[in-house]
Amino acid sequence: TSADIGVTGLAVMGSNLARNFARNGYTVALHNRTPARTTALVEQHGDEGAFVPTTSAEEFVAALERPRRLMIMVKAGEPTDAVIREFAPLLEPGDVIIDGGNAHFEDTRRRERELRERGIHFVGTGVSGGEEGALNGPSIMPGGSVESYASLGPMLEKIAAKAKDGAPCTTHVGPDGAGHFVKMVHNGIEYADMQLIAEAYHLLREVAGYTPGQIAEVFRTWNRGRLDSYLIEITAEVLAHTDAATGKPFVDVVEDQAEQKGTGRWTVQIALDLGVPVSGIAEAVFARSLSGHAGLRAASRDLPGPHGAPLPQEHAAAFADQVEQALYASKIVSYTQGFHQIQAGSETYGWDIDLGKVAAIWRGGCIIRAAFLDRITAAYDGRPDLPSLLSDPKFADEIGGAQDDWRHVVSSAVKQGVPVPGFSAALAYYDALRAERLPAALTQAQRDFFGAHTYRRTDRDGAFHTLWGQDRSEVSAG
Ligand code: NBP
Repeated sequence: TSADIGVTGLAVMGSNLARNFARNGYTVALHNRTPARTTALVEQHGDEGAFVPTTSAEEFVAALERPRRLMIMVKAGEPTDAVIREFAPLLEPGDVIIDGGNAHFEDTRRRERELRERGIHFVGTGVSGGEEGALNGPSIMPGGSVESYASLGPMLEKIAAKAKDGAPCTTHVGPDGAGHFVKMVHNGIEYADMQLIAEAYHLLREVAGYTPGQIAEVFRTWNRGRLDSYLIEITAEVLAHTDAATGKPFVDVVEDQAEQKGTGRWTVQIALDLGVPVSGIAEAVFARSLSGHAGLRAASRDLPGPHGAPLPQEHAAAFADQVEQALYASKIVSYTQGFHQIQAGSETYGWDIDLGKVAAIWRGGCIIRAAFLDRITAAYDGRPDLPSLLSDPKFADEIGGAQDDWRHVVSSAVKQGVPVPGFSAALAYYDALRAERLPAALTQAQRDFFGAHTYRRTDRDGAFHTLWGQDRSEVSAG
């Protein structure tokens, strides 16, 4: 039998993707460095579809129908290069290697370039949805050549999640590293979404005085409205959960130090390189980092806080409504920033990414899936050259409608000493974009003063420098 596709790397993600392909009627060749994983998969799930287990690279490649489609699902980084080094010499021009691991898009660009020289298509693809998504339908973000998508796309469309309108949550994102870049920003937005939700929870607990159980109910209500999303849904589940061992709310027995695997950090690092202000995502990454500095936090615990009076109980429900407004407005800002980064990456690397389609393939399967994404697709469909999500009239209207409550929530948090880096960074971004004049004029003047960095004038073209150390006359600087 010749297999439609092969999967090498059969840990949880690779096994589940292989099963997903097989359940959709494809014949799947299997390979793993340690053959025991291959055997275990066939023993446990062999009846789900057509599998061709193999034990060597040669046997694996020989099992594949031509042009070959070979998917790598190993640990990202050097292991991926090792697997490419092992398999590429066995392939022929026209064959397709797919890397579904969480690769850095620069690695994907390098691998694509190297393999293209040998006539092999390399498709770096983002896969989101964790192990559950891999099995039942992830959101899939493939990069690579147009030809590779022609061969691979129909298979990916079959195994991908389907949005509510039935559309598969995958599309050809763009050439070389475009898919992994978009997956990276997806994860950055995921960090921001999680941080904003955490701040909402913190405020409801510390300012409104709600218990985790009551907050779970508030989140369930929100999940029936415009915040309808997977992350809000699971937040309610987590907050309603009681720890079996202690009888306490589960959230109270979890150590309050958030970890990360690095894709959020990459998003911010790349944003800095591209010069894109993703302050909401950055604050989310920093908030996790700060939480992990246990010693620093212990040493700071006695620093004085405010003497704000707690919210009277009769105002708690109204405050919860205001927090919903603040959360929604801040969410619009983090998506605005994330899409700005994708747009900037697309321009820098010549990817021509369709932003509306990116929003559309995030509607199902992935961690940030949300009703809200339909609105983003509609915004870009209406105007593909939209300079920013905030310039969409509907989002502008909504954020305008939310702003009074948003400001109230941020100022309440400040007065009560509850940290809301996500909410306040989002609000600062909004106010900075709105501003008629920014104090950047002063910054430029200072730069000219100490470093003769020159400035542009509002009333004339050209670059200028003031002779600060002499008579303060102005000279043209070309
Ligand atoms: P892991 O990231 O834990 O990787 C384990 C697999 O890599 C095993 O099959 C292992 O083979 C193989 N491997 C390693 Br490690 N080094 C190798 C080498 N030098 N040569 C050949 N194979 C090697 O697996 P995972 O959690 O299933 O994730 C797979 C990929 O999917 C990763 O890139 C991950 O970032 C990405 N991803 C994960 C998720 C998620 O929710 N877990 C979501 C989206 C994407 P062995 O069995 O012989 O040790």
